[in-house]
Amino acid sequence: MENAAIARALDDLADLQELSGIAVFKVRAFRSAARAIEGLSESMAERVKTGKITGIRGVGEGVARRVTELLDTGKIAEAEDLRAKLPPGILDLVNLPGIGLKTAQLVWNERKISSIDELEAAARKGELRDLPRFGAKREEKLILAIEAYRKRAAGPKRRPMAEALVIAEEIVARMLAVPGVVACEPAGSLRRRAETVGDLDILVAADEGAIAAITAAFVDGPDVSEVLARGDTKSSVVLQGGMQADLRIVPPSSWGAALQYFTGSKDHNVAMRTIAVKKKLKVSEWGVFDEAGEKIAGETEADVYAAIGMRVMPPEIRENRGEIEASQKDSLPALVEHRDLRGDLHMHTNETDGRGSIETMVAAAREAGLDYIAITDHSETLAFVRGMSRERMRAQHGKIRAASDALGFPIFAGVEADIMSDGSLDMDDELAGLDWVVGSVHQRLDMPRDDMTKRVVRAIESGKIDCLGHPTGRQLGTRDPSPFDIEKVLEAMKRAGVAIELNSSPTRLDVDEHLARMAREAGVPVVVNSDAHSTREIAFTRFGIGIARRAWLKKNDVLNTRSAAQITAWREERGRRAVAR
Ligand code: DGT
Ligand code: CA
Ligand code: CA
Ligand code: ZN
Repeated sequence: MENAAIARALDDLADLQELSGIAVFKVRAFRSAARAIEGLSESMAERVKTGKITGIRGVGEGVARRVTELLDTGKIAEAEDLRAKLPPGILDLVNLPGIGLKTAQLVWNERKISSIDELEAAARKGELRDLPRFGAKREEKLILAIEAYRKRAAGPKRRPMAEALVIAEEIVARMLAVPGVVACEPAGSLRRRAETVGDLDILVAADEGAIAAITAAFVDGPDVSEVLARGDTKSSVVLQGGMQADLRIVPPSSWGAALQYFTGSKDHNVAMRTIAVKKKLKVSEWGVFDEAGEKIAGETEADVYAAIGMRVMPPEIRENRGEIEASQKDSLPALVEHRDLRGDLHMHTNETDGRGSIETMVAAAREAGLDYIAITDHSETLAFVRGMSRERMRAQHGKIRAASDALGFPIFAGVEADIMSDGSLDMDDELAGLDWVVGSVHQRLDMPRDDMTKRVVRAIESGKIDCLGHPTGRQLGTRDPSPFDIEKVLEAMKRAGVAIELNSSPTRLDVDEHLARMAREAGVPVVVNSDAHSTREIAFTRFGIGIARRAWLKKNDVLNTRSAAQITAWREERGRRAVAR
């Protein structure tokens, strides 16, 4: 079981306890344990197996007992007991984005509402507005939240790419350990690093003799909850958590053709095959065949493309958005790579809502091969994440400078300044002397489009921010992007010399590939940041790089591929331009 699943079970337990009226201080222990387990760099299940369950801050004896139980039996008896005593739909209410525990409790206590259907009906009849701290506006927002939830629930369930990638890599590692496996890769939308993934398409190259063992290793995997099909060339399973995974086994002589075919996208494949047909060739998952039915390519992807007069291109751009033409003309872009990143300009420490210290974040950044970082903890307004007062920020920046000297590692002393409703910046009188300022919207994300455009443009034009953080505020699958006029915003950025963030946090991926592409076209530098809240999360940038590549970004388009000195020079250039204006 993964750390995230354990954390979710503990959160559910805490919700159930709180709904049942169990003392809040008791409940809090489970929530902080959930956060601690989520942030672990190693597998909790592994730790429990080897008896190393204590010694994690926030994981006491009571938590340890439940986690062990969960891993042994797949559930927590106390949670099941509490759940049985509560109305069945109540946890759905708690987990509905825009509701939360307090509101769920309120509507249950006051109106005996225990399902999303009942809640929607009551809101539509105007029966909630008289509840304490409610009102007609809140009621209307609730209806919008429920509508958005239903829209999402109606579509097929797609997973964030990061989640799918972690699961797929476990399967791939398991497959590669089976004797006779020559190659194994996740294909499909995951290989293309699409922001969400419908199902996993795992591809294995092996000779016939190994098929039985490979199939067995796949369908008997520890995370498999149901076997849908089991055959010699194709098997399908449903994994714990509900995602489907398909396995295809192909002979090594067809590896390239199969990888090409199952990587897609469908549109790309269709366009590619049209070209093949014009050359009187046939492309299938087995290879490229000439008119006589003779196989002329198939072992590698490069062979397959070359056989029809094309150059192989990175999977991330195979969407039939110009890559076919670029490949034929041999003008494919040299896309930015993860190893091109030299710095990370957005991360948090335990001064606010992060879990690492300045020193541990530096150590992790070094480990990840970075040359510099910016530490950008939250500003004062964000009290719910312990945003820093002016005094705390000054003290922290003193510590950052001392640590930077002591460790011989450049750290930009920065802040993630909250962009207020009117577009002014939190603590704006403190920002001038800092090394790096991320400006981000965290509150009132649902403003009308024109107001939001004005708000963001004002922040950009203040001359006080270097980068606009998680620009649209979207959360994959749960929160839609804030509407604003992207063209106006990019124009303002270009004028003011402000960069735009591609936030790599798995549930954000904000900006998305379309906005990133627009930024590139507008000549606005993109910064691929982790927004890490723990040492482990510095690795998030690999997801952001996937999106950057889908947006056709080259190394030059990404600001933090430059050195620390070049970043400083870039800021100074902006300062000079502002003075000249
Ligand atoms: P997903 O799973 O919805 O995130 O998206 P994909 O792209 O992984 O799609 P999936 O799993 O249905 O199929 C995997 C790949 O197989 C797809 O990217 C291209 C190839 N493929 C599937 N169906 C067709 C088809 O009807 N025609 C062609 N040319 N290729 C197909
Ligand atoms: Ca797929
Ligand atoms: Ca599939
Ligand atoms: Zn933020």
